[in-house]
Amino acid sequence: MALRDVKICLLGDSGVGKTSIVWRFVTNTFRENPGSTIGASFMVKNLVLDSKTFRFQIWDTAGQEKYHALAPMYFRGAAAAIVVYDITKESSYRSAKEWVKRLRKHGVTDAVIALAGNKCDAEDLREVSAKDAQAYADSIQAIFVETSALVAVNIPELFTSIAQRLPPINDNSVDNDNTVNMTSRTSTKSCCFSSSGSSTAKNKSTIEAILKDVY
Ligand SMILES: Nc1nc2c(ncn2[C@@H]2O[C@H](COP(=O)(O)OP(=O)(O)OP(=O)(O)O)[C@@H](O)[C@H]2O)c(=O)[nH]1
Ligand SMILES: [Mg+2]
Repeated sequence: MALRDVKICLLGDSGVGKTSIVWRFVTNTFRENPGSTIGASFMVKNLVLDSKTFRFQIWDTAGQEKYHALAPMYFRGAAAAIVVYDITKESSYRSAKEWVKRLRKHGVTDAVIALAGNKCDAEDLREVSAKDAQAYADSIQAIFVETSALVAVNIPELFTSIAQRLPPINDNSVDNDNTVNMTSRTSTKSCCFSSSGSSTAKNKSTIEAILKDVY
């Protein structure tokens, strides 16, 4: 099956849920207290879409200010960046916009950008409207999705949307395992507990994650 390596990087304030999103995608689990990321961590996860396997090489960066200077090491050369904010924290949404500017400033202009408003399970505490975020995402030609790592909303859909936006390249043929199969007509679910939408994500047996802390 055709295999494509995709370097992807998650950016955003500390505590918005970057690590939780990655864990939900890779292992389909949620850890109540994953601990703040130090430097960055790396995971790999395959996703099958229309007979193509996308091997996501995921760099989960640390949101704490003291690590910001390291971020370009992880987003440089990335095919995609997921800029995450917390829908219950307006300040994290402002930071997300700063991350987009920083990407541009460092010459990341061709990468697919996805804006992810995480913690959409916490509707009562919402500070950022989906309408505003959607308008902003449209203005920068980014994908927009609200997610919940906690209750598993729109996580595979986020990565599928990115795979669908990647420019075509020549494929190599290899065998694959460690996959999640998605149809090409995947659509995102409305936040937060809706089961509507045409997503047909299927986790294939046990997912083996490759995880190694960089620091
Ligand atoms: N309610 C809710 N809480 C979440 C969600 N995702 C993550 N959290 C919680 O938010 C806190 C921070 O999550 P992390 O995944 O560590 O955040 P991070 O962005 O990786 O933070 P840094 O590593 O410091 O940059 C943890 O207590 C998580 O349990 C979510 O979807 N909903
Ligand atoms: Mg983290």
